[in-house]
Formats: sequence, C-alpha cells, structure tokens
Amino acid sequence: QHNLHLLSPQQIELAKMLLETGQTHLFEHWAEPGVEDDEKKAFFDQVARLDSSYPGGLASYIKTARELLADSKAGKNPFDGFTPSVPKGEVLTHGDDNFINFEDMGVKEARKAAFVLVAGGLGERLGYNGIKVALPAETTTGTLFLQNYIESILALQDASCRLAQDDCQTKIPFVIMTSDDTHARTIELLESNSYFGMEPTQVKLLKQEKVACLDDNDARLAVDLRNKYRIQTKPHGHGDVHALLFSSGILKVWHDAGLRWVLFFQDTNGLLFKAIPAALGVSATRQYHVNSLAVPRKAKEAIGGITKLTHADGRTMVINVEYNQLDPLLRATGNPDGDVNCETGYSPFPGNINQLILELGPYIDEITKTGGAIKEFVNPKYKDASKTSFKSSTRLECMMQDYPKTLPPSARVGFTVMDAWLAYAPVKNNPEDAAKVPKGNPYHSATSGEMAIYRANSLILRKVGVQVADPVVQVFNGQEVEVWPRITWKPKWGLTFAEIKRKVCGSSTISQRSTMVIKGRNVFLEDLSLDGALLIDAVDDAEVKVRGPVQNKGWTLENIDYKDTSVPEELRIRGFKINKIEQLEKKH
Ligand code: UGB
Repeated sequence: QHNLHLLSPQQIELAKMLLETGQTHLFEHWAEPGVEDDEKKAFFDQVARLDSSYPGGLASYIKTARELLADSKAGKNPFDGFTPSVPKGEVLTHGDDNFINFEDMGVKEARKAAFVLVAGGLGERLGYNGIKVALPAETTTGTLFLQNYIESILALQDASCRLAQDDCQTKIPFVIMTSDDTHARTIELLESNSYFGMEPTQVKLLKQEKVACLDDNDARLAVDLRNKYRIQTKPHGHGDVHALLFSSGILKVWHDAGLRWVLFFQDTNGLLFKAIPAALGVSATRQYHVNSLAVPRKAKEAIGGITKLTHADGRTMVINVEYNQLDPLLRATGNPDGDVNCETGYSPFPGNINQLILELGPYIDEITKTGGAIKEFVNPKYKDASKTSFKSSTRLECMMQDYPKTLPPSARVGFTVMDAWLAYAPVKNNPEDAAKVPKGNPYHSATSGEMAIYRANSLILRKVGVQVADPVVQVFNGQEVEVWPRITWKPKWGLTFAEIKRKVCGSSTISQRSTMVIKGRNVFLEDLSLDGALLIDAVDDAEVKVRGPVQNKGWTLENIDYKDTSVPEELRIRGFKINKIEQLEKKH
C-alpha cells in the first residue's frame, strides 16, 4: 500500500491485477518507500513484460495455470475419452516417380514460402555450451547448421525462380525464433558470417520471452531466490512461435506479398532440406492446411508419434502425441504392451520430426481468433503422493505441433512420411546418454548426425547410378555407426533427386575411404573413379566435368574421447576428428 504513490498508472493496474489474482506474497518482503526503489521499478518492468508477451496477459496465464494444476492434481488424463489409432498419410519413397513429381511441385511452390526456425532452446540434453545452430552439421567442410539452412533456402529460392516464367525476384523470408539464451549469439553468428550469403533484410529474429514460474497449486508466482524483487521464469516451449508470428504482424506482410506457405523447422537436423521440396509438393497437391513431416519411429524413441485420436462423441483429430505420453495412452486404451514395435521393426505410429508446413491463409484465419495461443500443459514434479507441493517451481509449456488442436474438423490436416535416412538426423543427446540408447534405436547425437549426412549423400548417389562402396562399422564415443564415404555437396549443387541425377552420368565409383566435397553449382560427375579425397570448388557460371581416376592418401577419421578437453567441444562431442592427409583440389 505505502509504495503506491510511487507507481505510474500502468504499474498500479499491474499491481491491482497481481493482488486480485492472489499474488500478495510477491510484495510481502518489500522495503519501505524510498528504499530499493530501482529494484521495485525493475520488478514492475518485468511484470509488464510477462503481461504483454503472453496472449491474454498474466492474469490469463495464472487462470489457466490454476485449471491445469487442478487437472494435474486430480490425475486427469489429457486424452480422456479419446482412443488412439494409426492415421493414414502420404508415404513417400525417395526417388520414385511420385517423389520426383512432388519435388518438382515443391520447388515451384518454394517462391511462395517463408521459413521459420525455432531456435530458442539451449539443448540441455546435448549439454553443448554454445548455441546449437552454430555447431558444424559435419566436419568434412565444417558447414554449420545455420549455414546449411540458409544455403538450402537460397538454393530453393534460385531453383524456384529458374522454374518461374516471369522475371522472378523472390527473396524467401526467413524468421528465427530466439530466446534470451540464444538471441545475442544468433545475431553475432549471422553478422560475423555476412548472413551466410542471405540478404540481411530477408532475415528477422523474433525473441520469445520466458514465462513466470509457479510455486504451488494455487498458481502463486515464484519469487526469484536471488532477488526478492524478481519473479522466477523458465522457457515456455517452442509453441510460442505462433503467438510471436501473430503479434509481430509479419504474417499479414507475407500474405499481402502473395505468399502461401509457412514452413517451421528445428535447430539441428542436417538432412531436413532433402525432404522439404517433396513435402511442400505434398502440401500443394493435397491442399493440406497442416502437413507434418514424419519418419518411421522406433518404439520409445524420443520423438512424438503422429496419432489419430477418436473421441467417444465422434470427434477425431490427427495430432502429435508426445513421446512420454504415447505409452501411457496406449496402455490406458486396451494396448497392455504400450509403445512397442510391430512386425516391421518400427512403432506403427509415424514419428513426428516437428517440421510443419502450414498454408498461410487458413493459418492467419485461425490465429487471428486465438492470438496464436497454443494449448498448454503443466508438468509439476510433486514432493509426494498428496500432490500438494512441488519439488521445485513449475510453469506452463506449449509445443508448436499442438497448433492443430484448436482447428475445426473441416481443416485439412495431413502428414507425410519419408525415409528417416533421408529426412531426420537431429543432434540432441550428449555422448554419454547416446551410448546408452537401446541397440537399434537412433542415437540422435553429434556423431550419428554427421554420419547420417554421409550416408544420405552416398545412398542418393547410389540411386542415380554411382557405385558407392559399402560402409564400415566403427565405434565413436561408445556408439556403433556406419561410416560411409564422406560425400558432401552445397545445396545449390543438388536439392532434388532430378537435379542430382542430371549432374551424374557415365559410370563412376567412390571407395569407402574417400572424401568428396562439391562446392559449385554446375559440376558434373562423369566416369569418375575416386579413391582418396577430392575437393571441387567452382564458381556458379563455370561448367565443370569431373572425370577419370583420382587416387591419393585422402582424409582419415581419428578417434578422440569426449572427455579430452584439449580438443574443442564441437569435435569432442563427435568422438572423431578428420586428418586431412592428402587431397586433389580442383578450382574453377
Ligand atoms: N525450442 C525453442 O525454440 N524454444 C523453447 O522454449 C524450447 C525449444 P528440443 P523436444 O522432432 O526431434 C520436439 O528440445 O521439444 C526449440 C518435439 O516436441 O530439441 O524435446 C529448440 O531450439 C517432439 O515431438 O525437442 O521435442 C529446438 O529447435 C519431436 O518431434 C526445438 O524447439 C522432437 O522435437 C525442439 O526442441 C523431434
């Protein structure tokens, strides 16, 4: 009360809201008026931020928190009344006619697309000290994840414009969602690398705010233990991206510019853009309002399962059921074994890789109604079975793939299943946890993420007629992986199957110990016989034919231990480094 005269009208409103929502305790230990006034001002600044960054404001957050905490205490099942079943989607086989047609369509549509990368997470499971998008996707060329994404978008932009009949000047917009944990370092990475060739005006960063932590079932906000004039905060999850896109006004700008698609993706999947053209082609052909990319999923793998949920009252929806919820849901609905592999060796539920393609028009219609708010959940860790107190404060969370939960049944929600070797190799687990992954399940580590790129490129070249040798099995950081020839190319060399096929002719061979790096656009492989390392670097206009035998000592992989702190963290987490012994360099 006695501090009131110091407050601005806006601060008085916020104070009233806090008192009316049962947050009196926040002011209990405040000093006398005139003492620590700067801290008090900073408190209201924080409350104002928490209030304005949440759809409906802080009062609405507290109200929802009370409801969700009551449901959680009562043990209410979020899927109450719903029965899960395996949904039907578009299942693609890489390289067949259907796939090629979808890719062709996807490239045409790309000039009407915008890309959104969610990169606000610190990746606690990986334990890497930097931001994840700054990690090399592979160490043969050292291409970083963010670089790979930007170069892929630029390659799509060029390919799409080349197909267009008109004088195409399209610059595909690229939004990155950051958080306080990643924002400054993402800007620095972009600026110190000249935006990896993208025009800075194409890139927009939207920073998500954290949300208030909750101390108990009454949703009393948690006071920061280090400063009694602050509220504890934690990340709210990748679902924030929808509210941020809405409040930034950017969706309307895109709509007015004639865009039709928004593609969402995550921070560390070095294969993703091999799947994008075909997936976008599916969206356009099937006219999906929502299209999720999926891969065959091993039971208990830490990726969500795409599931059809049918309610007793007849409602149905196709939605991601998160990996920790799928098993209990199955057990509760007449599947006593829970989340298990079927005769194919995979879970019958396709795995969500959280690559969503939304049609912009229906997306804007929907989030204009909701403000971009996504259905939230709460996951308190209770002290005991009475569920009356928490071990530590909790908060509401939301996931971007829950967007379809508020859609009407008429919405066209589909999904597209691709081969995992082509589409999905995230870097999420630290070496120790990866080594503990059950045999046969993917490691999702820096080691497996890099090896997956070489495998995918090798398999693609095999499909277009190159004789690529079989891999050998090696162990790095306790993980058994297939080591294929280290083949990499810039996205502009070949983003689609048809484009790669056009650039390979004659009969070429590549031995297992080989390394091949293609950096030009018009590089053609013709009767190449490679046993060693070959680096081809050509300017865009140069047409280069690569022929004949190339043999040298090549580049080798040397084991390193992840505990060896003399080695940079980016390498250590892979368990190997590349020794560049001898190579042939072709520059044009
Ligand atoms: N992220 C944010 O931008 N902000 C946040 O507050 C949190 C995360 P994780 P998760 O495809 O591999 C998801 O932690 O959430 C970004 C799906 O929910 O890597 O455990 C973060 O930077 C799951 O269904 O993944 O699991 C990163 O880019 C499954 O599909 C992204 O969000 C799984 O990903 C994902 O964050 C998967």
